[in-house]
Amino acid sequence: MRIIVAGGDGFCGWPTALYLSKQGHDVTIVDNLVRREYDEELHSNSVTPIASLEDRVAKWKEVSGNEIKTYIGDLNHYDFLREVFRQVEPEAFVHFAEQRSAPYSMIDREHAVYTQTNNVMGNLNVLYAIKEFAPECHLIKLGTMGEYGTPNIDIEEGYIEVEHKGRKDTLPYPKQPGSFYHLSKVHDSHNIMFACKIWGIRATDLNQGIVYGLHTDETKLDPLLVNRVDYDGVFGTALNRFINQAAIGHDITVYGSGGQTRAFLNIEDTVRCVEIAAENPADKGEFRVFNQFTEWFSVQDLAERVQKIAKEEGFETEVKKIENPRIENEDHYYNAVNTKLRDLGLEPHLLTDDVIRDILRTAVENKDRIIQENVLPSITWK
Ligand code: NAD
Ligand code: USQ
Repeated sequence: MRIIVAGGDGFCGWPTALYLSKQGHDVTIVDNLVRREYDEELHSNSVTPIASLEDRVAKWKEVSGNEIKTYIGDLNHYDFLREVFRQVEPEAFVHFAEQRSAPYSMIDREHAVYTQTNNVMGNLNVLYAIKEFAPECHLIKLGTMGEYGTPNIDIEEGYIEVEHKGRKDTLPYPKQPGSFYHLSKVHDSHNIMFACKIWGIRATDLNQGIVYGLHTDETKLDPLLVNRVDYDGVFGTALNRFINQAAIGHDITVYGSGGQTRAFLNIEDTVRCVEIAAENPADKGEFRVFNQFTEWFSVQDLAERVQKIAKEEGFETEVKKIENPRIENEDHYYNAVNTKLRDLGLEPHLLTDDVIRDILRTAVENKDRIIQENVLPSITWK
């Protein structure tokens, strides 16, 4: 299948591009490399030293024999996107290419506007490009579990059956996102649903939980193929961040009470979920939603697990509750459905002690790269 992986230079996109290429798909990466620019803006970095995209794909060709084509450009430049669609004629478009940090979107007005412009307009351009140049192409869009927020009822997969004043309907599940970033994903979902309805586009919204880990079988084949890992207070996400904190003997930073519960999955499952979606395309006009996670944990429980494994590995670290820089529920009900990907064949890689140990060892190997000043959170919601 001819597959475009937009955002293929990023944390989820790079291993997905390699995995799909290994499975025999004809993969093209589209990326404007802006994630590397955010690192410069924030004076931050990936824990692992990542090669340029050019060197990455050249090494992949050498080790696998497979070519991954690259187009460096912005989804918001429609002339560029049009040309990519004309040349590639994609059968599936995997869309990772958005600004994905909640704290980054909350820095100030400019970052909020940038996040929503980049994400919502970029996605709208992709919808138009599919309509105009590849109407059969299946859009596989990365959404987020955070679109739902933390309601006091079970979270369904995209839709909920409602009975109101004696009548019934199946409606989009209510959205209560917790940042301007998460809101951008909700806006995307609405635009995609509408485009499916009016133009007959086929789309799958993958409402992904927090991704942890970094290695996949493919990224391990050569040091030049290594994936990026974020640890800082802006782009670092809960579990990976805690493990990197432990590697340098920093306190593990639990925000507030730590009762916040979130859905998680291993990067090895991210790549497989995208493959499952590609192999089982949505019908024409269908807007399908899959909840893409395998387990959920409270932040406090994760912190304690990391502390325990770190101790076994000889690293003493404290779990420290610090003032929550975000405005969010810290003590809430959480029960989310995730059966659709499982029904289509996902076999989860669950969070074992060995998985934590493996990520920790990679963090320790690279710990001299961690910039201490970037570890504590610096952005507040207030
Ligand atoms: P990332 O920042 O590492 O990668 C995103 C990539 O997209 C980067 O390489 C960036 O340069 C590129 N990009 C951004 N805007 C672009 C644009 N306008 N045009 C072209 N390229 C652009 O992020 P990630 O962690 O790999 O996340 C990928 C997707 O998955 C995002 O949409 C994110 O919202 C979603 N997601 C991520 C997680 C997670 O835990 N990392 C969880 C749930 C959902
Ligand atoms: N948290 C801490 N301590 C930290 C960092 C985070 O307690 O040091 C808490 C946060 O307060 C929050 C939870 O951990 O309650 C998750 O925060 P996060 O930064 O790991 O994740 P989040 O901001 O939700 O965003 C990440 C990705 C985003 C993706 C989302 C999936 O950056 O792209 O959409 O996870 S989800 O959470 O399901 O919406």
